[in-house]
Amino acid sequence: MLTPRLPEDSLLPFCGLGGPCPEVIPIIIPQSVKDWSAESSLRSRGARNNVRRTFPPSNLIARNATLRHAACSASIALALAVVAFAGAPITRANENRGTGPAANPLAAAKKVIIDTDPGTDDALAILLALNSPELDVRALTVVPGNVTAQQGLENALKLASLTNRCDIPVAGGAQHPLFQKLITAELWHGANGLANVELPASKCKADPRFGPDLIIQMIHDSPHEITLVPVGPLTNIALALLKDPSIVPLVKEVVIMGGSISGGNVNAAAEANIYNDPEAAEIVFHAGWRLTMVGLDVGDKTLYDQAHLDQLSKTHGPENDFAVKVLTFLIGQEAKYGAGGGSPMYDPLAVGTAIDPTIVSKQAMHVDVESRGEFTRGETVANRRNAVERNVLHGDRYVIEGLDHVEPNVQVCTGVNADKFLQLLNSRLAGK
Ligand SMILES: [Ca+2]
Repeated sequence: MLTPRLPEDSLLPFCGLGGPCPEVIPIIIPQSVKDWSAESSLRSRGARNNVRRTFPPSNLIARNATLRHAACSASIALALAVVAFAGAPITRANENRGTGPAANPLAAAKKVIIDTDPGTDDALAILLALNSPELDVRALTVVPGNVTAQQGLENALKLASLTNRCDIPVAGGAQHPLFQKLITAELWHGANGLANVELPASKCKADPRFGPDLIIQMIHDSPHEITLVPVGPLTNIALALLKDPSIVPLVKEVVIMGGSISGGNVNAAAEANIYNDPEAAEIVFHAGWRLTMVGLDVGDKTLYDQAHLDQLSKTHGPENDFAVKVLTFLIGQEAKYGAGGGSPMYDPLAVGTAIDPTIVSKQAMHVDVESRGEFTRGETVANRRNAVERNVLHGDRYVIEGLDHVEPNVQVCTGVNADKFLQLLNSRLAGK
């Protein structure tokens, strides 16, 4: 039965775990969580924006900070209140890993948890990860995005089964984005999310734990060793952060597929994973951990084309043949709806970056997530100069009196060796 744990009740218009989703961001803060909200937001998000106030802040900055702080507090308070209602108790139960790579010599392999909304390119990313000795995949947690939460969990289980990796926990998580309706992407991924390819029924069973709880537990069980690789909307990761902010310094790194500093793919401004849950992204981007953003800036350069497909079609195996079908579908959809020239390997590139960081080049930037703009909701707004002008009110006008430094919070991938990555992808899929 593919039924992730759901809340029994929700008194708030928060819908990340089920229930009807509002059209707009709610701003009502229940009195019972107001005090906590103020304290927690100051504690856990005090570094947010990190404007060095070596000078008295201007009236403008102070006013904006107050408004944004109130908005963020509202979001976090609502989310945490419902998590408190709904979240499963965090236990330190033994991991349900059975046998598998834990028993093989992967001591040096990077421990990763892939949070995924599978999804065609998610499927390829998972196959890449599971066929790469550099990685030790500890869990797949499923988030709604490309497909519904239930379809995503079913797909993830089928992929675990296809690769004979029922030892890997596969857990469901959130049911919706934190504060908006889910937007699914069957147009790009097929009716079942897997290019309409029907995989056999899964031999694997869903892990009963709630995905964010599983993430929290595994981070505590392997402090400073887990790399999170979210390749869907950031709902589950945000829920984990809200429930247990102490995981932040215990995570080795977060490598996300999402965002863009050069225009969007769902509209002019926003990339799909961020657009599907901007509030969650804002929480994740400002958590204070080491975060690498593998966005459209590099993903759009990794075009899997007919020549790559011809190469992969020469070899065979269950995974190889499934990948060929998926990639055939993706190349076709891209020719039909996209710019042509091949299909961008967004999610696989995030996994590729975890495998071999030299595939990409990065630049440290301060990145905020726009959550209110009429045309820009979901945009990742990068400050390339890591500074903002300080405007001070003088009579009826503001005067720029200097610059305030803003700390980089994201390593933004700005360059990629696409050929190297695409050959890595093909080589890992071949013959499997
Ligand atoms: Ca995805």
